Amino acid sequence: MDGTRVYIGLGSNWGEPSAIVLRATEAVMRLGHSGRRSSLYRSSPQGGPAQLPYCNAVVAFTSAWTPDQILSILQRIEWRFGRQRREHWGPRRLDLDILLFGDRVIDTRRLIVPHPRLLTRRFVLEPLWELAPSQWVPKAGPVASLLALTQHQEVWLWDTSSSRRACSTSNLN
Ligand code: A4P
Ligand code: MG
Repeated sequence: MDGTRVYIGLGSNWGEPSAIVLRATEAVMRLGHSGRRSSLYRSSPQGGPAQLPYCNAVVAFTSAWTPDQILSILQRIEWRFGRQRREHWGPRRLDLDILLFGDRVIDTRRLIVPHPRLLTRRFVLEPLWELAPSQWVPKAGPVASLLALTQHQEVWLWDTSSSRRACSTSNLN
């Protein structure tokens, strides 16, 4: 089956974040085939008001849908999970971002791909690297190099105690 490899970032910090991310993964994977999910990661909120820690993950699938179609379906999934847009970067039950759409560069009023904040966020780069260690980000470079620049940001595996930091990138440099 043909299609484009698509990477979606999932985030939640309201309700039961890990359960929401796992259920949303199933919904997101229905958009294509050959779906894979990264581990779940925990991190402090980056930006926005004081709020609870986030659960983040990345899902990859291969799809024949267009980027605009995928964005519309993701927004419907967000609403289905009770997403309300109250505050910029505020707490949310579910946030779904298109991180990468093959090697496409998209810059329209509705959609920017690669996701503009992907480049500087370890909570996105770590799960992306876990799924696709040799992936390139168009106009930016290898995920591994971008990730190496964010090592000062703390990210943990969701299921483990805070003493076991995610350290999968310690051999990147
Ligand atoms: N949009 C443009 N490009 C995209 C894209 N590539 N994927 C537009 C998805 N949407 C895209 O998004 C606002 C508009 O962005 C959409 O209508 C769409 O047309 P939104 O989801 O309504 O608003 P938002 O999520 O509050 O804003 P934004 O700017 O997307 O926030 P981010 O960048 O998603 O950041 N800290 C931790 N630790 N973990 C997190 O997950 N997330 C955020 C939100 C902040 N801090 C965090 C986390
Ligand atoms: Mg968003």
